[in-house]
Amino acid sequence: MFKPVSMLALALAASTAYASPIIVNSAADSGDGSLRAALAQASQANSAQEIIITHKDDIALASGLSYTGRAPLIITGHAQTLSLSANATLLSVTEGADLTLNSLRLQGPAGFSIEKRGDVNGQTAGKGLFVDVRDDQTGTVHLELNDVVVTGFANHGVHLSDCSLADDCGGGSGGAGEGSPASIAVMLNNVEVNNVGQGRFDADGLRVDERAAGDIRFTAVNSSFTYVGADGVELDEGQAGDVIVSVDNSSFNKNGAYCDPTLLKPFMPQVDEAEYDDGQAKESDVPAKVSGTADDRCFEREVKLYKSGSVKSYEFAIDLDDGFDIDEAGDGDLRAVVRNSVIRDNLDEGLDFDEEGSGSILLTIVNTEATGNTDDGFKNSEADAGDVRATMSGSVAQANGGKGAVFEEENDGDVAVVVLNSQTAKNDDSDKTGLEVVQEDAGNGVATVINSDIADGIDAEGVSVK
Ligand SMILES: [Ca+2]
Ligand SMILES: [Ca+2]
Ligand SMILES: [Ca+2]
Ligand SMILES: [Ca+2]
Repeated sequence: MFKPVSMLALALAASTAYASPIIVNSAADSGDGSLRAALAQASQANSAQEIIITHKDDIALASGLSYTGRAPLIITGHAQTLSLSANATLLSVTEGADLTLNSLRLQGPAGFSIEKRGDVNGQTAGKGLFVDVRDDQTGTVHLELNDVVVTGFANHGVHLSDCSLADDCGGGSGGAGEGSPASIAVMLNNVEVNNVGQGRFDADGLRVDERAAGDIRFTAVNSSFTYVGADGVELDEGQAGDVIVSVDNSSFNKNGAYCDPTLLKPFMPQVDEAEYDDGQAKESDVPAKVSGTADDRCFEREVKLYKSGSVKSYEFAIDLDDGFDIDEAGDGDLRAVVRNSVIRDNLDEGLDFDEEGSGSILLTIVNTEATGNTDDGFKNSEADAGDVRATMSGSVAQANGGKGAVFEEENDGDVAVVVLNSQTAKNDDSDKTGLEVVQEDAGNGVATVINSDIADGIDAEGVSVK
């Protein structure tokens, strides 16, 4: 069908063509001029839309909002609060559309904890923002948040899922599920995520699940992730594709305490780890799974067996989480630059970067501090084919319960670490573990330490220290 085309439309067509904005001039939950009505209109439009909230008041929502269109959407506010009183997801993007949010505060009901869970008694734990990538999606799904606050949700603050199992994808080497060929790109500028993920096990400040082909690109500037139940940020990339990270002037503090150790420690077995000789112990001798607690998923139980079937060792632990957690698996690299940032007082590692399958860790840490984390400050582990190539410059790892900075490389591949103008001290009770560099199996290992004070010592395995 032929339609006349205006000059304006032609001009806009040069980039993404946005129609004239949909104006929200009512703070009501629904009805004419409401944000809910604007989203319904945009969802029907089949073309890129911008919603501008001109009404200055906060918007109280009784139920979640959704955008069901596939075209890009921009929502621009004036720092209003969108508050959701129900334990539900505040904004769902159901068809993998590109989304930009400007100047808005997403407020959930808050008040969650392991003792006041958001995923029991028939509830589904709500998220602040959820982008669901379509199974057949290609290209790159973009999420851009500028001047946005996300707080008070039981589940993830922000979740992008290119994984068929939705909330059961898991993470790390245990990650499961299939995905689309698409990549996911997240850009955060002046974003604050705090007090989310406190109402469900393994709920993060920002979580990306990426499966099948495609990369994760994550950029955060002037942003913070604080008091999150699980990880401040977790990026899970499975199968083919890279994780590419750029973080500047951001903080990851006080995350990972959903499985409240004070509350749960009394439920741990009296002897929480043991080792046996072959033939000494059978599986029935190992303490059973912990049950009857506020959330039994918080207890990790690992049992290792000899070939004979007798127990070699067992270990129980309470599952606590990190400031910034990346798991890259399958083909592809983990490439990250973290600058001018703070990673403090997280309940497990500060920064926990794991790479497995073919591909390398290529990391630059500049002017960044990891202090007071319960386990290692900066932990980097690479396995299978590929190298660890890292530079730590002008950075500090201090008073962490584990090691200050760890760079470990297994199987084929080399490790090359340069530590420049950096300091470590008081990590792991001063047990010679300011800096640990490990090269296992085939390959070379070199750690070059320049103008740095590693007061608590260097532990090098298979690595020459210069
Ligand atoms: Ca994908
Ligand atoms: Ca990969
Ligand atoms: Ca590798
Ligand atoms: Ca090696």
